[in-house]
Amino acid sequence: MGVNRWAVGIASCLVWSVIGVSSAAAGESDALIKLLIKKGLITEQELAQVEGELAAQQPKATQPAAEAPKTLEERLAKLEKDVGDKSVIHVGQGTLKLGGLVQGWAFWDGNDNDRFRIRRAELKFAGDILGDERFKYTIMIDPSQVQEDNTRRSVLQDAIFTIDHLPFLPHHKVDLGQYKLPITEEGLRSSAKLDFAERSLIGRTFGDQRDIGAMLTGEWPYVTYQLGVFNGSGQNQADRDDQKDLAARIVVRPLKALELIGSELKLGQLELGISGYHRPVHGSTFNKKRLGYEARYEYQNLALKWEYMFGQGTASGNATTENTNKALGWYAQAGYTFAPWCPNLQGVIRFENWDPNELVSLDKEHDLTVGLNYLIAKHNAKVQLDWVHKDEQGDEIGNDQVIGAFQYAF
Ligand SMILES: [Ca+2]
Ligand SMILES: [Ca+2]
Ligand SMILES: [Ca+2]
Repeated sequence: MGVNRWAVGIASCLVWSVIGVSSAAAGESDALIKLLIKKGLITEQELAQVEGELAAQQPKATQPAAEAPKTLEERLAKLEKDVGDKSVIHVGQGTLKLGGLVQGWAFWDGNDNDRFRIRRAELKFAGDILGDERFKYTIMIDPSQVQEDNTRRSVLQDAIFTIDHLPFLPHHKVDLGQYKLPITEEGLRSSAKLDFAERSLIGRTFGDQRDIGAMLTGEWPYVTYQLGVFNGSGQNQADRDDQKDLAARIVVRPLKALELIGSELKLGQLELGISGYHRPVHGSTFNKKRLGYEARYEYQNLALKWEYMFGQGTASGNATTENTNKALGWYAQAGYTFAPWCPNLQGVIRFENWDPNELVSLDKEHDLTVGLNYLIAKHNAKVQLDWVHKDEQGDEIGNDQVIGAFQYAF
């Protein structure tokens, strides 16, 4: 019985650990619980006992009870949702879930002042509107970004109304407001879950950009697409014209499709995607284009990623001549988790190629970044150490960097 009690304890910990942790981590917990059941370390009765104890601690539901989950998958999904709900604060109207991210850097720069930086100090408020989970809101602010870049007009990052579970369009949602453009994998990836302290050159030049607009997202296990229409003037800016711009991304997961047809092959996870941005010529407004490709593969301890993007027309909306410069770049990276001997430690390496202007010679840059990540509590608490070697195509500048970063997310 000693073993079973221990296993039930582990199962409870796994269930509780879902709080505040990414869905990927939640998926791992599910898999571990299933493994415990499969290995006979915990029975379904004991799972029921943990569920019962949790249910006793849940506030009484104010809405009519939904149909009780039947299959193991449904029960685990409900358990995960109930645990997630425990971090929700019930406010006057609807719900509020508070989240945050703090990143601090010690930054050695070969060509600039060495310094300490508050890289991010994000506070996120999100929840259901009037307690109806079809309607959601998100507000995210970051006061440190204004300190870093005084051209920003406001601490506001995200301000989103989401209509989820669209009628007549299953698997779809609509986001209205200000949020990230659906461009590049790395740009869209949460700043808490980056493999390096800083995004790649294309990831931060073309990706990680916010604008105000409306976007439709469709999501299935094997494909996700986003299609949005945006002002085109950028974060915290009023639109300068009538013109609206389009941004889109589609990602397919071919190995998921194999799973769906019943294949037992364990081939890892593969994602292939395309993203782009289009502002057509209109009146006195000039072209703006982005087009990029991405590939990501994870198998056991190994993670590989590659992205390419080109962009044309980076001039402001009130430019009087068309900017025909083409900037383009790509990066390739590999990460390895040193499990089983040190599962919290990852080694990462990234090579980048960046040409800010195709029409200008000798202005390319090739960067090599080598890093170590120590995940104290996955991405919720981690330490990162990166060395960035910046190699200029023209005259070499001694501008290598060493970044020591710590982050806490809740
Ligand atoms: Ca516009
Ligand atoms: Ca060039
Ligand atoms: Ca250099």
